[in-house]
Amino acid sequence: MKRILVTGAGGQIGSELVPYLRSIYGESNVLATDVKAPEGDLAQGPFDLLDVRDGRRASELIGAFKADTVIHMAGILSAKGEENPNFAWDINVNGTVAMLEAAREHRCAFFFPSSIAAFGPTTPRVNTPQDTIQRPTTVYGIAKASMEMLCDYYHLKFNLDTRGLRFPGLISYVTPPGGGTTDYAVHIYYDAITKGSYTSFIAKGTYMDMMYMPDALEAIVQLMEADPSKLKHRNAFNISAMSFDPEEIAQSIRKVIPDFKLEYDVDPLRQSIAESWPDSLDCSAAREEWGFAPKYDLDRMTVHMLEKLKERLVKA
Ligand code: VAH
Repeated sequence: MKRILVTGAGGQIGSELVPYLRSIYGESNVLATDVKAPEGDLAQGPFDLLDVRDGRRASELIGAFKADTVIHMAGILSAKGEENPNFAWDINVNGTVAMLEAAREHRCAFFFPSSIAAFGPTTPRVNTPQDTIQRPTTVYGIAKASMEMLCDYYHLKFNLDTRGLRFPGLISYVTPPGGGTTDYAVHIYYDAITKGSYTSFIAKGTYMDMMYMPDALEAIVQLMEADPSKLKHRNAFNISAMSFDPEEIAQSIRKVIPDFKLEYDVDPLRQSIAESWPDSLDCSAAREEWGFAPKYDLDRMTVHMLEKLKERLVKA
């Protein structure tokens, strides 16, 4: 990768990915795009407005910036998608098709963020294989599974260098997520600092794959820089760093905040989505084909998250 266009730059991943990429490739070599004007760090470097459904505009921006890589992060998350399936399909599918076409026109490498949501209730739940049945039951997951196949098609048919990751729930302290099912694992840290307690919308005993954001950012660059001759898979690799339920993340928080209290007020929609996803992924393909090796486990993430949030949320 030398010159990178990022879509959805203001989102939960994009807002940390852009500064991370700029620290590696140089600020002027990373063009951030989103549907609304940038805030904070994003405003420091190159930025342009882009609705990912506008393929002509995307092609213009790629050409003018001389991008050799498109990292396509724009999308509507799972729970929000169920509230407005047609809009979620429009952004997550038509937006990805438009960006893929623009990347093909300019022979750019293309990164697609898939998700554990690309699996469904008939997928083996524990140690979910890299290659297995995918019958997702959310519009978000159906879009992710479809776009995984379309990205593979663009590689097979047009020899486009498409690569993707099936992200687990991602946890970060920079930009709160919006509309995801795994968001409880972010909000719990904010409430642990501000309230000393949290009411979970996901039930006790509901396991989902998770990962700390620094490991996700490193995985994107590692995959995109990997030797293509070593890739037996492309779209998209299972990756995960940990699998836990609300009780286990609460226990980890109590190692730092002993009196932390966890209660439950289960949201039927997000609980049903969580129950349709695997409990834990088999990440051996990612390890063998491009050296995936996350650095954060639950307790290390908890200590870092609480430290960073305390700095930001607790007035001195
Ligand atoms: C969501 N955070 O909850 C996203 C992600 C695996 C979950 O795709 O929708």
